[in-house]
Amino acid sequence: MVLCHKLSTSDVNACQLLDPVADFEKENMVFWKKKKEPNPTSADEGPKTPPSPPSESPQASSPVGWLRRVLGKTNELLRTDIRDLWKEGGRLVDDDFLRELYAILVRTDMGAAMASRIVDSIKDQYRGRRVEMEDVLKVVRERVADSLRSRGGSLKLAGTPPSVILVVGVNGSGKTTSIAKLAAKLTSQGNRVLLAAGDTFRAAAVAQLKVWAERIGCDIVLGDQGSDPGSVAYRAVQRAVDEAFDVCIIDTAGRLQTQSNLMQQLEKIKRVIQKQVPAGPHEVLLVLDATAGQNAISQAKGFSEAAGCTGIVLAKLDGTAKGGVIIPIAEQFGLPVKFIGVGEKMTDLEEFSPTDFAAALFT
Ligand SMILES: Nc1nc2c(ncn2[C@@H]2O[C@H](COP(=O)(O)OP(=O)(O)OP(=O)(O)O)[C@@H](O)[C@H]2O)c(=O)[nH]1
Ligand SMILES: [Mg+2]
Repeated sequence: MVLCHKLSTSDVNACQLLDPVADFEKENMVFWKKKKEPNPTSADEGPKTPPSPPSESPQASSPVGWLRRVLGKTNELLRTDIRDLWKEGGRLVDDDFLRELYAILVRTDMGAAMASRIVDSIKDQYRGRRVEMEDVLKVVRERVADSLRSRGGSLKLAGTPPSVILVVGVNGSGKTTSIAKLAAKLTSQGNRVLLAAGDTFRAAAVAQLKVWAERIGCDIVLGDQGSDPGSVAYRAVQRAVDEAFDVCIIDTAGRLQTQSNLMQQLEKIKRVIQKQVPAGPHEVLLVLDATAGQNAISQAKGFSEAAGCTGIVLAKLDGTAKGGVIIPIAEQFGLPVKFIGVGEKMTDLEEFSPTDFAAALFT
């Protein structure tokens, strides 16, 4: 069930949503490290240098046009390669053409299964006839959208608040930033959001989320460095229940899907949540770094098995040519892609639309 719990005016004021200066700052805020503010992570892991974010928001143009610019590099790769197939006008659909098409499709990271399905469709529809590039792209768009749509899904929130969302993933995939963006989105929709700084592995991680919480204007439960992340989750969920928060989002330390002790720690966090909210966590969101390409697939495999993930946030889709990787991830693990991260700003998180995505990628 998807819910938007409405706030009272006093709650809204408490979240500073009516402050135009704060709104402007939120709209234009880039990741806090870029603002030359104290950078707590730099002390223990060095600065992160992400690609430049797009300056446009989906509201500024049509969703497909905007997404096409975000996915520019992936789109470019495909267009350049596929255009080569049509050097001499319309092409006869024969074995050579189908082989070349398959090779080009596989290079977009969409996976061999999807590439084969598309090639089979083209063969069935057009074998022995001449096709134009647009005919082929139309089939590609349809097959990709069908596949992604069957695994689509919006964020699930509880019928009775609080909803608890656990966020997991490997180091640096974009968890904390995605949490901040999601908290900002949910807050702007009228939810009271509580963050839990469950990455107690590094003091800097707690500070990073705290800065975001201040900027969003939402509450946060902190944990001391080295403390049990389960205890932070426990305190946060308890507070969310006691103080009637709508959503509690729990950050976790980055980990590899192969570190079984750390994966067990996630299980413990889930049990701790369930002590107070038996139906929780309502979502276990796996944040994947789109720039990791095929590696993101093995991450999805390990995490979806070990952490019982319910959905994916594909971060850093801007500036990568590997955006097609979303297709095999959704296909192989049956995990719906719920959000895409398209930059470092607070507003750079979009609900995933399979149709828009397919249209933007293969136009
Ligand atoms: N361009 C771009 N950069 C992003 C996006 N999401 C996150 N980043 C950047 O990626 C870097 C890592 O993001 P974090 O949110 O700290 O990642 P994390 O998974 O919490 O990292 P750890 O806590 O160290 O495991 C930061 O520099 C972010 O600004 C995105 O959608 N686009
Ligand atoms: Mg983090």
